[in-house]
Amino acid sequence: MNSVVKSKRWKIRPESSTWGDWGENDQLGRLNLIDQKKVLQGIAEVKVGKTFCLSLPLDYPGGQVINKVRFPPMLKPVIRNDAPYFNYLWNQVDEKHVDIGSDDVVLLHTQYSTQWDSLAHRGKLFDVMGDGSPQPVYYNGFRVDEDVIMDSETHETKAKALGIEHMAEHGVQGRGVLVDLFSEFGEFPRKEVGYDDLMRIMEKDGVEIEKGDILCLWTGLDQMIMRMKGNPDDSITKACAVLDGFDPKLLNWIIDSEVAAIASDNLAVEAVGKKVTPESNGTNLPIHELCLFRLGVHLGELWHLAELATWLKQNNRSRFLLTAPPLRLTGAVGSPLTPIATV
Ligand code: UVW
Repeated sequence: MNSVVKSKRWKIRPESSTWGDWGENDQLGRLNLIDQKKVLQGIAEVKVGKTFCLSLPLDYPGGQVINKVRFPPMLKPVIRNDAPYFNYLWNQVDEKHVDIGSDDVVLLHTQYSTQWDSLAHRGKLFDVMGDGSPQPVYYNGFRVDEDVIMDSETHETKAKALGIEHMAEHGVQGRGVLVDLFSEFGEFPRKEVGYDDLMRIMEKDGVEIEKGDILCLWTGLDQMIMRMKGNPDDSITKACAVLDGFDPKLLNWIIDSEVAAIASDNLAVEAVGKKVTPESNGTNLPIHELCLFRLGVHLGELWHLAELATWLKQNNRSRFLLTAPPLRLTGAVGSPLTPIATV
């Protein structure tokens, strides 16, 4: 346990965390590792100028099969002069007009489909002051209710610290490195991938990951989602590889590899619905705890990696330029995005 006092918000930082490494008010975490050199390394991977859209349609997967509380986007018209402004014929105002106008509003669950989790998405009760009284905190010791707030009456929310806009302001452009788990494990049965499996596949495929790279894990779940055309059945909740967050060697590798961020085409990068164990650090989502809370590694979920992965495999490559900013949506704890890979 590191007990160097570096911050007003904490005296003790969690083990293996990066808190304070980039300043006491840092809100970017390991995105700090994506610097100008890393952008140039990403650009150096552009050889043929082909681009891939790495987003699902934002109304996919469809329904609430994989998450009961997140809904597809709902589009409605804006109201103008007490009426919906949609397919509006302007000749109603002046017969000389030939214009037609439409304008919409969206109710958008920020984490329904292709998304980034911000560092305010998951925190933890942790004894940051070392006084035996655990506090509810997020990355770098930012506080529940002081820094990440919800109005008790209106339920309006705002991450005053760690909001997703910091990620957008960084730009999020660098070198992506794809690991193809689908070719190894297919759709069924679901495989929980630990350190040994990951290292074996990376070695077999000649994949090398360096400090500051964005790791993209392709599991094939995106293909199933696309095949189901917005009407998924329960099988997608049990399909395709997930990382085994209960493998301490895998967690150590995430720490030591210094990846800047991790994205996958599955629901949560790691398995969901597990039980807390004595070894799991008080959480049933150990990769979320390590990445979002301790290291400041943003997690991307439900990305659409299939076409990119297929092309990379055909061309014996694993690296590409990745451009993946979220929406600059002030105070949000997650965001949809349209990541673009260029090869
Ligand atoms: C889960 O749905 C468990 O993951 P996340 O909340 O990160 O989307």
